[in-house]
Amino acid sequence: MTAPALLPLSGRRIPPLNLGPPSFPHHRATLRLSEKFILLLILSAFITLCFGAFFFLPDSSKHKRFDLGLEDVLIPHVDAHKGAKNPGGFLIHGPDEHRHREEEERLRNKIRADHEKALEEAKEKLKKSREEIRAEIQTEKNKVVQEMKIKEKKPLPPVPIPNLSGINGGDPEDDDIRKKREKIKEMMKHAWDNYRIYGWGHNELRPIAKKGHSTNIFGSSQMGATIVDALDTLYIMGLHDEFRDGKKWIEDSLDFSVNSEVSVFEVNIRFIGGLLAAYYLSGEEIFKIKAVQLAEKLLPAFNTPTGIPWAMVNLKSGVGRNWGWASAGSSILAEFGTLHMEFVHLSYLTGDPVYYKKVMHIRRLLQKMDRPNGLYPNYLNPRTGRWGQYHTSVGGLGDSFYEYLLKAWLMSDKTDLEARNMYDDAIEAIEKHLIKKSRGGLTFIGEWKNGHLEKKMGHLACFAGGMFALGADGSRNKAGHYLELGAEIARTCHESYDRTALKLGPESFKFDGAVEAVAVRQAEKYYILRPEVIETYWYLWRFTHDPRYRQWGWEAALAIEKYCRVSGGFSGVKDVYSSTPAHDDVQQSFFLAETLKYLYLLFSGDDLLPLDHWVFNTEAHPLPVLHLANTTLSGNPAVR
Ligand code: DMJ
Repeated sequence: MTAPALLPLSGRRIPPLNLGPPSFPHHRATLRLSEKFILLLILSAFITLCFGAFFFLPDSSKHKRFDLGLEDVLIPHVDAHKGAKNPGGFLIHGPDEHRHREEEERLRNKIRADHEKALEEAKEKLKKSREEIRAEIQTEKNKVVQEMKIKEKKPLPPVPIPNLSGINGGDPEDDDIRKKREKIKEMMKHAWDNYRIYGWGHNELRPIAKKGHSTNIFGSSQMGATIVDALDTLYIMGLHDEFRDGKKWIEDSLDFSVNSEVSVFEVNIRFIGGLLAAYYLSGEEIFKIKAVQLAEKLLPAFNTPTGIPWAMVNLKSGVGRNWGWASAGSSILAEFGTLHMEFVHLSYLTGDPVYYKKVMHIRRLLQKMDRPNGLYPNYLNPRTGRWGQYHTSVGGLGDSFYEYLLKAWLMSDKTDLEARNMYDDAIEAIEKHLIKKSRGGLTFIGEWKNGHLEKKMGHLACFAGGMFALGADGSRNKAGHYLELGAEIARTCHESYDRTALKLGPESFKFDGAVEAVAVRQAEKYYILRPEVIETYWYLWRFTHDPRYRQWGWEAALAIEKYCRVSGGFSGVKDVYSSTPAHDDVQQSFFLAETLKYLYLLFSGDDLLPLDHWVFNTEAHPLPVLHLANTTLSGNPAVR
């Protein structure tokens, strides 16, 4: 047996020194002696080294300690009269001395600035609630996880190409219809050109003041909402120069790393929906890249105890919160329930299931909940997972949740039967409790508030005519019924336009005694260039080819041209019952995304964006049907 070799001192384990065989005591003693000697030698070398370091290390090594902010304690004292110390601690004179002083001064200033910054940050932190701080920490954690994931990511296999037929065309054979379509295109050009001149880069336009405009849904930044929202309309109208300008702005100036609190829903339907549609139509990668960048910024909104997202999120900090006006701190059904289409496409294009999982989680949670009378209330608390106030509507606060159940099914090539079932159940409950016929024979959709039906229908609810028609095929053996219901809603909404001075519909209208399809309160008489009624005309036109829908659509187009057009674009009006209405001076981005697009499609052939290949998101951005039956949600980049 050989004696164990001496291990180097750097070895983590000091071996027992008496491992030698007991039969060789002398050998053992020699071993102990030589080891002790070496240990002593190394120890003394180490002490010498430490002393050397202490005395001879240059002062600059001490400067590093300044970053701790302990300025007074650690800055070496400098006596200006006696000359400065050089890094080695010797006195220096002349230009070197001057340079050295400057250096010291620079360091001192830096320390001061660091100090103040740290103090400011600490003060800011103290102002925040525990939840905000927690959310910030969570966001930071997510960022790290996300970065790690990106590093780990291997190239993904390409996704199958969705069917992209019907991107161009739709030229009407009829001369009159072609002229009408040209007129709508001219209106689009007027809206775009003026935004281009007076509002470029701002979210929206003030067409009378001729300057940019924004609201809190877009946060405090200029994110060019009108550009993103208008892109696909420009594309299908063949306005290629305008489309190119928009693309260039998006490439050069659209930045999501901004300290700005935005609406998750609005950003999803207008920006992500708009960018995805522009990507599918044009094939330009930049739109997909921007859509994904933005979607990543929305993800922190889902960091709630239930996974139901906050209504708003700060794009920089990731801190989320809900609207102050929403019942008991609730999130809104039409907001968290209107993410599915875009999020499924994001997972499809990136191969990252995170988006898909988020929206499926929302669906699972909703499925488990009790529904009063089978109805979905508009408010859900994201902390407790409990419903807020029992208020159900197919107009504002509820609308697009139902729309997205139907469209999830359509977009999945009709394979997502779960979504279809949820839609059918919801619509049956709505028909039972909310849909009524007025004395004058108009079918309307009221609002359910704590067990009471309010006989009031919003302009927003008029989209449901198109939804019922779109969902007729595939319903529980009631296709004819739903097509008819869609047509009845279209008629009611047309009446709400026809009974005004301007032939434009009010924001909401009543069915009360003698009053039918008319706004009563002054605050409900405005028209802000909304699309829902024209949207319904278009769907009904596609399914029935009844010429009345083109006629009604044209009436609306003429009224918009006459009363909303101004030299700087198009503006909403404050009172549709007054023949000399005041303007609200806002050109909404959805006017370009939806109202003008639906009008253009109404006067186009059915081969432009056929409904068996395209599904329109709630902001009228067309997304292709995904044939997911044989596909897992992975794959990147999309192969065209
Ligand atoms: C649009 O932004 C969308 O259609 C949304 O779903 C609700 N309505 C506005 C326009 O009125």
